[in-house]
Amino acid sequence: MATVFARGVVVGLFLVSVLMSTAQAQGVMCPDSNAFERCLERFDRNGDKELDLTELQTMIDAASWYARWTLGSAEGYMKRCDANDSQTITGMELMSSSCLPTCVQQRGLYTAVC
Ligand SMILES: [Ca+2]
Ligand SMILES: [Ca+2]
Repeated sequence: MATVFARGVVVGLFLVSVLMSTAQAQGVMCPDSNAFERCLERFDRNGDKELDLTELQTMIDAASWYARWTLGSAEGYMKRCDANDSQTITGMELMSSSCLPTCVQQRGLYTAVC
């Protein structure tokens, strides 16, 4: 009986440690903002450090078709993310809370196109 209890404790501790490491993993899920900016430069054809609609479309097109399905449209990004209404999107705007509010979303875009 005591061994069953001890096993229960061990399994319990194991589950807690798994849950904690999962939570830590979520903490590091956010892509590095410098890496993100460097990645976006690849799509910045005219070198103005911002992505216009055509450049955004190139970025979306770089993703696989199934990733594109979850990423949404270039127009959608422009509408949602162009905080200063400049018709272009900077790396900062792309990583803002109104554009990609969660690390999971940021990581999704990063892994899809970078
Ligand atoms: Ca540009
Ligand atoms: Ca802008």
